[in-house]
Amino acid sequence: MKMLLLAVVALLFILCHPFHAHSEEPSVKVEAAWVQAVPPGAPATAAFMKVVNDSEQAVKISKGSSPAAEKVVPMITTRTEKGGKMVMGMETVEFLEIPANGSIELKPGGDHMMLMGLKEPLKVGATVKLVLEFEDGRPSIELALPIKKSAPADHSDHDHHEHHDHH
Ligand SMILES: [Cu+2]
Repeated sequence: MKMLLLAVVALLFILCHPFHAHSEEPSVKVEAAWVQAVPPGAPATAAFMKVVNDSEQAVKISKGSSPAAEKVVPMITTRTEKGGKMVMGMETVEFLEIPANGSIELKPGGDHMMLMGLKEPLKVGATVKLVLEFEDGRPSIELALPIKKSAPADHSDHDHHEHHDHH
């Protein structure tokens, strides 16, 4: 009886193992993540990264958290025309969606995770812990993001942070 039980357990293990190995592979991966350095006293900054979704379903980043900030929220950059001028601003969104078998790039002048209410100055060369949480309740992703100077881009850093002074 004991031998039979062992055999059954062994068989189950063999049958289940490849399945488990596959399902435990995280289907969402974060690449090239970084946080924008800001001067002391700045109220907020943004985290940028590429998020790859290898699953058959769209995945939504619903929120984040970091010991360095009071809250971390998903945001999009908006461009609106005011009196013939393009004005860049930001809006909080409920989630950032990564399409099935696709990816999104969070970058200056585009989507980002906003770290609001910074508790300490973010110095170039240090790292910031950031946790990403998903709407479907899949395990959160914990990251240690290097702090870098703002990436050279078409993006106006000044507008970016001024927007958040009014929060
Ligand atoms: Cu923002």
